[in-house]
Amino acid sequence: MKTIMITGATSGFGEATARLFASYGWKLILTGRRQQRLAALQLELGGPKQVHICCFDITDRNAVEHAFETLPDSFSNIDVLLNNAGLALGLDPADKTDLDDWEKMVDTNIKGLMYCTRTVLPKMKQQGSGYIINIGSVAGNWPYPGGNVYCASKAFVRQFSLAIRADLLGTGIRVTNIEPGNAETEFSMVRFKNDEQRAEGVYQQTVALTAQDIADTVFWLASTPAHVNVTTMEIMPTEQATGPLAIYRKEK
Ligand code: NDP
Ligand code: 8X3
Repeated sequence: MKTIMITGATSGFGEATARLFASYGWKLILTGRRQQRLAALQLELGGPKQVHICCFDITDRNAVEHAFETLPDSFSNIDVLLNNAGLALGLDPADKTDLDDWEKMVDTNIKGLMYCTRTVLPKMKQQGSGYIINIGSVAGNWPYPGGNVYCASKAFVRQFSLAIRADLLGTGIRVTNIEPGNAETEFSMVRFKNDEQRAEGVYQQTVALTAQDIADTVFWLASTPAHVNVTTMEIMPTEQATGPLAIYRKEK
């Protein structure tokens, strides 16, 4: 029976992925800061034999290391690590943002992902197999106004994915960066700090991706044969595309 570790499993992509993999009999290691949601998922998806939960803040390096060190024996072989926990905070121009928000995005999207990856890799190398699936974003490829540090953090995820793949050549360990576009989850409520109207506006009068779309993608990737490595996958809703480059023109 295979095991997937999903960071940020308490909502959105992570939660949908947990449900899908559970339905195919995978064992799950689920992480996040919201203990009640983790406990409810554990109960729903098969109990402690099938689902191990770890409640910690991914920005806390010691907590990440402790979570890996204290995995029960039956969960210690991780076949897939889904580095999914992440967030955007705010959409203000760079001169007006809250520096604390910038730091939190760096700590979560970059450093948290680094901690989990670095901690799991020696074990995967020992196993001679393993799969790191990172959740980047279209924001890492296509900068937009107000995206500033969020875009930069996802560009890090893309480049980090490509670079560690180079390090891991010959180890049997695979790495993929999934780069989703607009998807309806709690992402916008977090970005706009519980401003419901603003968050809902992101998904109005358009058809966004769903968390299930991303879960299906992760499951497909995990089902590809061991000799295949999908390097990057950018996935947008049909009703999203890139725009033209902006040109500023002075008024006459
Ligand atoms: P959600 O807000 O629904 O889920 C985010 C998850 O990340 C939650 O489970 C949350 O758990 C966890 N998380 C956030 N901060 C921390 C932290 N400090 N420590 C531990 N866990 C944390 O959003 P999505 O499902 O949409 O987001 C998942 C990933 O997808 C993110 O990396 C996001 O940047 C990316 N993404 C999202 C897109 C979208 O449009 N929705 C598009 C492209 C990429 P908890 O709060 O319990 O700690
Ligand atoms: C989330 C998608 O376009 O809001 O990564 O940055 S976007």
